[in-house]
Amino acid sequence: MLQKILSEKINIWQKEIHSVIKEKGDEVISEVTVSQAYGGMRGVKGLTCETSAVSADSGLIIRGHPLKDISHISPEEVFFLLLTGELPNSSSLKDIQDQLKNNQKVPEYVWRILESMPKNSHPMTMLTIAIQSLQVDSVFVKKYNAGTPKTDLWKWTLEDGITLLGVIPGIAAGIYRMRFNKGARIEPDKTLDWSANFAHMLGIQNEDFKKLMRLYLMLHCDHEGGNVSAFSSLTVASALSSPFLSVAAGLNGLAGPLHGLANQECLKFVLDVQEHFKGVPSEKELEDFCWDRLNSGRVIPGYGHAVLRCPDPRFTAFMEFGKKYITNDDVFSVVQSLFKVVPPVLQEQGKAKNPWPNVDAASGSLLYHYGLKEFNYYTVLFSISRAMGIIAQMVINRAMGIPITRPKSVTTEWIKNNT
Ligand code: NMX
Ligand code: MLT
Repeated sequence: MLQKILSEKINIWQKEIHSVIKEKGDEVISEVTVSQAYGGMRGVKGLTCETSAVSADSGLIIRGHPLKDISHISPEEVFFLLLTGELPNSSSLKDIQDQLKNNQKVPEYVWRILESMPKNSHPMTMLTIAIQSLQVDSVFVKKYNAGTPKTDLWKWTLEDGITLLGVIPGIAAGIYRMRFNKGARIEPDKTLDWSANFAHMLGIQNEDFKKLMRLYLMLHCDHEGGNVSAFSSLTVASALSSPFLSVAAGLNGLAGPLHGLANQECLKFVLDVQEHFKGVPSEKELEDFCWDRLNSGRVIPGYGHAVLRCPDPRFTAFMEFGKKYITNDDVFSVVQSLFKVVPPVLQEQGKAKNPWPNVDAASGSLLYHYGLKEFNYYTVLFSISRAMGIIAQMVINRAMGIPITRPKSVTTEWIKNNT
């Protein structure tokens, strides 16, 4: 059903894009300064993304819906929305949920690979290796090798994407139980939806934790096309590498401390605060602690953003969850105090362009509250969710025939002689 709905939409989108390129192909949407070329291309508009947009003033907008209006929807609903531009009706929702359930079984070779890895492997290394190993069963690769026309490749990108989304909660939960000695793996429960089933397979049996997983896996799904994980995945996918290799490439980028690994760093920072003060410090003490960290040349994790210039609505959604479900928790209280203290400190320091919290500032404290205390696992949770946005973007790029990514680089010599 999803494939059929998408086929119809893709026909319309292709025509629309062809006529936009025909009418406006020579219009300028961005210029690039020398500083931008040396500065991570910040602010350069050089690619398109249909699934979502990030507004500096209000944050994530998914297919025209501001995040704050849809943060209650389930991950499966948001995946459908990212792909098709519409919220699913009950039968389309059931269809996508059934497709994910039909792909829940993790192949045995994945477990053997994971079990052979060093016991102290980072969970993100384990996750991306497991995802890459699934390449052996890629339908996309088989169809490509059989000479499938380029125009049909999106269908097999979607098929592999759904396989990956079906299997990724089980792989991630298995990594958690294996890596942190939690006992035997827990089989999926077909009666549960995607996020509740993940919570079940982790082995954390708490109804509020299930609600948190639903929110968590929804909120991290997508952040337009230029963030490190999406951009890296899409670049790899543009070479017609399989969805498994492409998603793994992007998630390797998510595993960097300036990107998704900031959620691990952030909780570590909050615990350092709590440990240092043996509880919740006063705001003045916290302010001094932040200055010490900044003065030692380190960033405050969970604050700042390359695009946002406001508190991240994903942070706000997590804070609302915490205020509703969590009381008397020192870790969450430190997070609340940091929200008061850090923005003025960063403003006074004057370096960060955005002094406000991002998605990673609050999420770890909520996980910690429910007993998911192994913070080097946190980026795996981000990955499960982000895989949805990456897959949706990949399917659309393939369907629109976006060619191989290959911007032009220049040397410093060239800049000196030509500007
Ligand atoms: N604490 C201290 N300094 C900061 C912070 C921060 N939270 N954010 C930015 N700065 C510094 C930054 O290091 C840079 O310093 P320098 O000139 O010495 O190199 C300066 O401010 C200007 O950086 P910006 O242009 O504001 O930020 P940029 O767009 O380059 O980077 C981040 C964005 C998110 C990488 C940066 O704000 C940061 O390192 N934040 C902390 C890590 C973090 O929370 N990352 C998670 C992002 C969200 N995610 O999930 O991916
Ligand atoms: C993300 O969710 O990808 C982060 O907020 C980073 C970004 O948008 O650059």
